[in-house]
Amino acid sequence: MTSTTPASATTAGAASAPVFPDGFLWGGATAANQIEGAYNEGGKGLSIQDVMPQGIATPRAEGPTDDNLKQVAIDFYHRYADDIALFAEMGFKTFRFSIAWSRIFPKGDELEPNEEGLAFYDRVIDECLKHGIEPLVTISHYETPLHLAETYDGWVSRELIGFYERYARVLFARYGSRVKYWLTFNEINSVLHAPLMSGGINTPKDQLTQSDLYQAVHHELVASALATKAARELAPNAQVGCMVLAMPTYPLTPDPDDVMAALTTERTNLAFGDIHVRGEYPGYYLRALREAGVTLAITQEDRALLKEHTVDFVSFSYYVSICETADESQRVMGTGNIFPGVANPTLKASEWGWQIDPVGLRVVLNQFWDRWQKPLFIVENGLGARDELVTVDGVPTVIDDYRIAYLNDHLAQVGEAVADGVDVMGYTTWGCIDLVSASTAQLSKRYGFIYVDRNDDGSGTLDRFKKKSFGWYQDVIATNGASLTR
Ligand code: BGP
Repeated sequence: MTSTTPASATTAGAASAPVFPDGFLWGGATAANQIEGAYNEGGKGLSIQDVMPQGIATPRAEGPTDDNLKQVAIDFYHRYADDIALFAEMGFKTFRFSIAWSRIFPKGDELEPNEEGLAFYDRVIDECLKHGIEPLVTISHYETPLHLAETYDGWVSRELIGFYERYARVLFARYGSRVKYWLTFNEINSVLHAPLMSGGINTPKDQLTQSDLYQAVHHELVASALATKAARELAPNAQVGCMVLAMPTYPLTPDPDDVMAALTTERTNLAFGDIHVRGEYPGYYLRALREAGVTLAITQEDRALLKEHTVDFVSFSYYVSICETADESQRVMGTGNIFPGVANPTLKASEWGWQIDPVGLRVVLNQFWDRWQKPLFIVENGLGARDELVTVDGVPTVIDDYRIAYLNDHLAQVGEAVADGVDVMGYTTWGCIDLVSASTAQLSKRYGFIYVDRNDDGSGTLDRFKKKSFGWYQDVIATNGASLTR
């Protein structure tokens, strides 16, 4: 079956395969702190991840601790060439990675960057380009330099804007001719829920006010606009996107109060796309701030920056949908990505309790496209699962049919959205190679097509093995999605 086969010509009962646009950016996604390791090599400073050995579940540690899997992670810092070669073998068109801010500015507030850190990403970028892979770079992915957290309380401080702008300018000047796609902040809306991880905010969450949190995310929004401005000047061929954590929110029942409650909850996330795309705070957001007693310090210059430097595209992560209800007695919470939501009684969940909803991806794509009319990029989606290494014909592998089914079903819905007329730029699966989980800091929560021999206790050889899904994704890419089933 080819991507152009009409439905009527297919085997009786089978639907035609989804059709993806030419040039669709197939690939995989990672973040520096979850793959690189080498936490104190190459002149790198400490980041907040170096004091988060357990992820977001427990308070930060005093300093680096040996039980932090991210100190070595999967050793991408030393193995990047082999890993990128494996991505190329799968046919990746793009590879999403983040730059560790503390490799470039070890403390975050220096005037001059660390050349050794810059040179490392030169090598990573060149290795991608050698294989015809477009780098997709996240400027800040949950790895604020620790010094900025401890000295300034992270993004609560307006001073972070200037430090981030300097950092972004260094990146555009150095890599702008080689890197076309840039994301300013990973899941910017998560600052409100995971202040240390997402906002580099050292003050414990229970001591922060709503004003602190909204002010911090305001600073990030202004910094994002300044980075977009800098990209236009220094890397005119670059495209800059925002990155939001998407969680479609369904009313738990058809009761109009539930519908309104769902809209209100969903808008707490939609606001960030609205601001990045339209360049101003929406009325519903301002109302929510007023009612929460939050007065933001917004300057005229901030407003002008937001308005003038809007994004080229919207990227997002998608793992779970949630429900909402106005009836407190029905608010049975389930697990979400970073923050929870009311559980959906119709859906099954992963081993980590994340409810699985492929149709939700089509919902989000249509909703975002209708709302913003900007190209959309799915830069995270995938199944975290426990994998069992087995030996087939003398070769270690994982028979991960569950992961193949998950990805197939989500991609089939992306195909539906494309058929709906949504402009989708690409799709990068989260954790294309096994990595350390952001929320739980486990290695046993595996997402990859490539198995990494490392365990939660730190044991393992770090050897890489192809899972069954490796060949499956290779086929999907080679056929531009025509091998998918629906
Ligand atoms: C997103 C983060 C990623 C990633 C992913 C999966 O929120 O942007 O960094 O880790 O979720 O989450 P987890 O690692 O908690 O399974």
